Amino acid sequence: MGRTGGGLMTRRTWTWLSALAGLAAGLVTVGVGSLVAIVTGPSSDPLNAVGAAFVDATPAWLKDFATSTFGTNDKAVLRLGEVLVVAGLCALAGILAARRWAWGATLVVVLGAVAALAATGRPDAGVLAGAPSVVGTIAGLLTLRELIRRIPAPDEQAARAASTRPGATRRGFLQAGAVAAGAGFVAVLVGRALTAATRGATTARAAIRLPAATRTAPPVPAGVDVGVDGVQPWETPPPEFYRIDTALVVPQVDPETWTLKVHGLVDHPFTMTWAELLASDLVEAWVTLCCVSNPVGGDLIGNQRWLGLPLQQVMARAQPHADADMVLSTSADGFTASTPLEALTDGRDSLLAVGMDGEPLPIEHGFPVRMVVPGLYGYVSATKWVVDLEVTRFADATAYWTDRGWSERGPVKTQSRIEVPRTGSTVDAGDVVVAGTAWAQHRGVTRVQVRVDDGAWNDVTLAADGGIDSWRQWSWTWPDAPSGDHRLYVRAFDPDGPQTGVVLGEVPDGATGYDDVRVSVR
Ligand SMILES: Nc1nc2c(c(=O)[nH]1)N[C@H]1C(S)=C(S)[C@@H](COP(=O)(O)O)O[C@H]1N2
Ligand SMILES: [Mo]
Repeated sequence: MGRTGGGLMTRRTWTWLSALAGLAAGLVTVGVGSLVAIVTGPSSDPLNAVGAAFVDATPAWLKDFATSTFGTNDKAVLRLGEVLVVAGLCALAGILAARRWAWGATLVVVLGAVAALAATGRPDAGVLAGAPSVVGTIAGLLTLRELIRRIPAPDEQAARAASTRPGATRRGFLQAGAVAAGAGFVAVLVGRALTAATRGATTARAAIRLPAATRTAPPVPAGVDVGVDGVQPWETPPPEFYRIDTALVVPQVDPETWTLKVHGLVDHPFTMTWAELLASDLVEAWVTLCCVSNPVGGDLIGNQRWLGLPLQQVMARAQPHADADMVLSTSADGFTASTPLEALTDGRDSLLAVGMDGEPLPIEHGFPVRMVVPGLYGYVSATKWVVDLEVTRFADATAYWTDRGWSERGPVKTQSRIEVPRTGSTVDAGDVVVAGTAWAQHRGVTRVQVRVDDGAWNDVTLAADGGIDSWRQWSWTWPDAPSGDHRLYVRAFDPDGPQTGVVLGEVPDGATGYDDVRVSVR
């Protein structure tokens, strides 16, 4: 009799307990990894590294499905999925380890190696990027070993396989397991909080005073807002500005060490520092930024006042060769965008932006420096946390989303949406106010029309014009709306004519079709 209480255990309970041992050891692994990542940086944290590698490896169709189904919650869903998969594998490692230590240990080492490889493969990986995964895995293995030995085994054979301690009790195991799991959990929280606090983009941002623009944006005319409740403000408040990127962990870029390398097919390659950028002639411009993944009627779009150095000047200094036709921009975290060179040199307000709404860029919107190009979707132009501009040719290089099936060129399509009344709402018969927003960046909205059911198109009233690079609000009074169920449609015009009513999805270069709302009039 080498043990006590063993006779009370069924094999089934034993299996469950070994799965718990695996979960507790997994928490220790992740917790220790997070603590080491305080030193080596957030992208080296095992969970972050695996999540980021997963984002990059996700097939385009699944990503499109995720953004269209979960919108900006796509990251939370991905996180949850990742945690569930990892937890399942940890439980499996525990079950295997109880049966034969070598099997369980092998699975743990494989998981650790995958995390270490993912971390060293990040574009911003330091030399020690693999350290959190390696140290975490060692701690996890030791924990698993100890916990498995504390589980009373159901029979002699199992006890031998797991080298069960003499005197192991279920209660003793559960206590040890709870301590390990609790310690691991606290380590995750502490590690993540300290990593965020010590990676000081927030601190650096708070200390910045942006210089005044040498050319301010023209004053916004009164009446750019139509003044109808329920229509999104013409100027999007930065906290409400949509956010789309592939970054699970927001890159923390210190402006003091930030540089922009401008190179490729140019006569004068150069590197610019933050101090040089701030000392140059910064200009201000209102630009409506829009995501190619915005569905018809969607809200992945916002309008803001940006402050930055015209990219035209950056290009004038570099002197692109005559055969260059594209600029490949790269972010600190490895995202890339391919922008037609012409859009950076034809005189439009394409900016190397440092400010949004009179403040340094919010960290999640690209602090300290991003690109903003009027008239192009974000995926081909709006690189956040930008660190590199390579002048090249479309024939010679591709970018993040173009590698995943999206079009090489991404001019924004002329679009419009109805914001009031909301679809599915009920309104009183009589005069009904209909209002919304239209956009045709860098061409300008010239006219908007609304149609009721199969009726004729009606010209609406356009709100004041804040410039061709900004969206434009509109309103229309539907006279004597008759009771019953109706559908309202909207379409915008740019100087080339009306937007198309042909219904197309977002892939590969932006959705088309008329936005519509269903209303019940009573
Ligand atoms: N570094 C980086 N920049 C990026 C992206 C990204 O994934 N990573 N996404 C682009 C896309 S698809 C869009 S629509 C815009 C969104 O900018 P916002 O998040 O500031 O609204 O950023 C662009 N710049
Ligand atoms: Mo986008």
